Amino acid sequence: MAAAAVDSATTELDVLVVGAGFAGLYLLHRLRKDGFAVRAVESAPEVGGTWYWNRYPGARCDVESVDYSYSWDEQLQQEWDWKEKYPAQGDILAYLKHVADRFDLRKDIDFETTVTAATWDGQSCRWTARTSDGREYVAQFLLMAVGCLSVPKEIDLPGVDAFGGQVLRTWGWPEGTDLAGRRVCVVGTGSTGAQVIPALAEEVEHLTVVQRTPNFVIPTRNRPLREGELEAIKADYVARRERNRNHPAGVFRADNPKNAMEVDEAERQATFQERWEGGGINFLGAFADLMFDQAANDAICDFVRAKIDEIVDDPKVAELLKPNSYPLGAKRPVVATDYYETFNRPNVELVDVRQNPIESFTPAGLRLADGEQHEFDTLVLATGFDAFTGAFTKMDIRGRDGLRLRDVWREHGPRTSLGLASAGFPNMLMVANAGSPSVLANMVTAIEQHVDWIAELLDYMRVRNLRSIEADEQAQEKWVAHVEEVANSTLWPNGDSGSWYRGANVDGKPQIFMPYAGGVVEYGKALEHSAANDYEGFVLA
Ligand code: FAD
Ligand code: N01
Repeated sequence: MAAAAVDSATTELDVLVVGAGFAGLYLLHRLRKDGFAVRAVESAPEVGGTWYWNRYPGARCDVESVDYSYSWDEQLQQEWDWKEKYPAQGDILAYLKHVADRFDLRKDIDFETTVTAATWDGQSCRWTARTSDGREYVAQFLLMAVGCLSVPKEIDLPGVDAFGGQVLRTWGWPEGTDLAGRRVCVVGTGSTGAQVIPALAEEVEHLTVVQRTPNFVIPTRNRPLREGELEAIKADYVARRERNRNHPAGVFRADNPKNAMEVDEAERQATFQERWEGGGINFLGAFADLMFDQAANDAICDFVRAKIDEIVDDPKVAELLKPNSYPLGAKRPVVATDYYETFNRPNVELVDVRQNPIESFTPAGLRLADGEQHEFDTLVLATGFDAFTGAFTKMDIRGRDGLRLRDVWREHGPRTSLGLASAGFPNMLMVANAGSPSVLANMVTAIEQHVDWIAELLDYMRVRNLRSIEADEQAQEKWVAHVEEVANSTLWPNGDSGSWYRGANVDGKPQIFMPYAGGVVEYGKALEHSAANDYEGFVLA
């Protein structure tokens, strides 16, 4: 079915997809193939989502390239040649541009088009979405492929407007920025900070790193793919993808089945050392109980703290770089190259603002509470995201009886049935966001799992002439409680991590654990159970 233009400013569709990152592109492809009139809108002038917006120096993925890619087309996975073990931002963007061209997706995407509002009409069972450029899209389904980490957190630095130099955000980093010879200050030492800091340190004259909470940073150990390696992976690709789908993290990892506290100290240290040398997020697979047993977690934390002492020359700097207030893993694990080593460079200075907070920015830099001043020409903000809900609450979404999603979610947090739909907002489905494994898994696996389930649901509804689907309120309350309960059975919510997993990085945001910590396998069972029972957890009409 083709999209129909009602008048020049209104487009009638079966499905409107918001976003053209990994999720939006696959939705568009799959639903178009299934015969729906579908169109996507995207704020950016290009496809790619995360990988379009985050072009800062050092940006890279920490899932292996061969796994952080679509599995739904055998030809595609055979023809695309990844260069490195972990792909750089530019390589992922090139891949997604290739996907858009190869499957002719661009003709059905309106770029530089931002949905600002959407209203549900219960009579016609359709959404009307309005965009920043005054267009309207009327569609039965509104599919939110808006990303978990697509809206940067509001700047909350005291007196930042007083700063007279250049201010850059890592999100939306201007292409071609040259900071050679400049004095730069980076605020933020999360995953983004840990990537941009070593990259900038090589380029700039002087780098001031403002750290509030230190992170556990695991070495990436990236490398070019070896001769024959890619060919061997491609020969086994179908089975490899299946292994990925059958691991809770959405990517196969040779996890050690042993518990850390059941082996002796020598074996424990040797295992940590082996994983540390191997690099990457596999470090967390060193023992089975790392996210469940405080003593096990303490052991891995001690190991990393000892590594910091080993790597960092200045013992005072090493001390400041050591996290002490939360379990390793409670914040999203940070994987980066030469992070701790960077603090041995003569042009890099660490400023700890936990004990001595920023009092104010000044025209030439910043001043700390004790009067200490730091001067720089460029301020780089790696301060994170209004995660999960940010992209939703930015829009004025009005559901059944005029219910405003912004009001409900700002008060109670994102409440969903199975992370797919929220009561009061019929036919609005979310992809790989709050209430589903999303960021606790290889997100491409999580996205494919969601898109396939949604495509089957839409087909089921079409065949039976059903016009709407909505989260069942009771099922929703049960699911939200279950998500919280699963998180509480782990160490994820522990400590003073300020983690965006539970909204703690944004002032005033309700704190509930947002991603589903049960993993893609358990989650897949819940999805299957729902579909097999006429979409239990949802009301179809
Ligand atoms: P996104 O890629 O965020 O795309 C959403 C799109 O929706 C955006 O382009 C946005 O412009 C658009 N949009 C939002 N609101 C609107 C609106 N109102 N109107 C129009 N368009 C809108 N995940 C991993 O699994 N492994 C990693 O190593 C990893 N690294 C990451 C590194 C960075 C720097 C960041 C920020 C995230 C990383 N992630 C990683 C998470 C990453 O976001 C996902 O893996 C994945 O790219 C998400 O795809 P998506 O399509 O769901 O969302
Ligand atoms: O954001 P963050 P991010 N004053 O929220 C600091 C993915 N990702 O963009 O912890 C001073 O983690 C804040 O300090 P504190 C990944 O999922 C993946 O780095 O609040 N400091 C923190 O240090 C990741 O988790 C990759 O005390 C302030 C930092 O800013 C997610 O994106 C790469 C401050 C924000 O860290 C988000 O990562 C990049 C203030 N007012 C991103 N406000 C991979 O490699 C904030 N901070 C996989």
